[in-house]
Amino acid sequence: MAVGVFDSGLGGLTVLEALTRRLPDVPFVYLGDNAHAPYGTRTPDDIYRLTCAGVERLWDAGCDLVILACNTASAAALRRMQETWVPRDKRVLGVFVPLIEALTERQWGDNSPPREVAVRHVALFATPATVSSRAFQRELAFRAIGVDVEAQPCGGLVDAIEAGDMMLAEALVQSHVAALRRRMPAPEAAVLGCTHYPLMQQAFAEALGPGVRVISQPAIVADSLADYLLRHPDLRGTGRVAEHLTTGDARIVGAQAAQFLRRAIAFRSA
Ligand code: DGN
Repeated sequence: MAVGVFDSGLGGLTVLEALTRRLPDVPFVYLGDNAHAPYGTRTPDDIYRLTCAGVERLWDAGCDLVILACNTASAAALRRMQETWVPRDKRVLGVFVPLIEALTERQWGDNSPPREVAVRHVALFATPATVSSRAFQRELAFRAIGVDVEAQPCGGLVDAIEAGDMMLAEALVQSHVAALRRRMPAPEAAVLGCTHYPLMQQAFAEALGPGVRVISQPAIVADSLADYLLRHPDLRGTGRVAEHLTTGDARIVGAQAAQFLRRAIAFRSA
């Protein structure tokens, strides 16, 4: 058994890196749905269907626990999957809840009623599909009251990062931050709600300026999974080497991954 990590493409590798750093003895199987990426401009039904197919593929690979590293999939599909589709002997977790628990300083799995928290004005940067799902605001409202969220859809940013065009990516970060600031001049925290944005963390921090806490997901998700596995040791998995699968062309995806993370990663076709 291994722990599955699903993403729409390459972006989830930023989450996988943090997971393997935090949990070096846990075998992970990564599946990137490169054949259908990006998800950020797809419809919710489309994202749901593709995410279910990816998760099923990881169950077939022996992963009873699957993490949706993709924010767009977590936002558009996770609740529906958990409520109507995931069988009792399997688990699918997303990346929003750990983020919101960190933001609201809640312990893992604290289901007490929503309460006032230290932070009042939160900026969310994410793909258009994540923003229009309003999943972040919905999950936050289960845990906190009195928090104003302003969400900025960062059109074009994933494509610029994947193309390695950092000049364009930086210009897009600046213009998305400026657009957000017109609606929320003084956020206290900024959430980077997309797998690709940790690669632009510095640019976001510079554009937002001092005094704004920039919250990046990978390390938070890794800490949360470590905590979860302490409570569910049966799902930890042992005795397998890590694997990287793709629904796309393994050779092309491997080359793109090497450019994306600046180190070689071998992919196998799913
Ligand atoms: N992995 C996606 C996310 O975290 O929202 C970004 C890539 C995409 O499919 N648009």
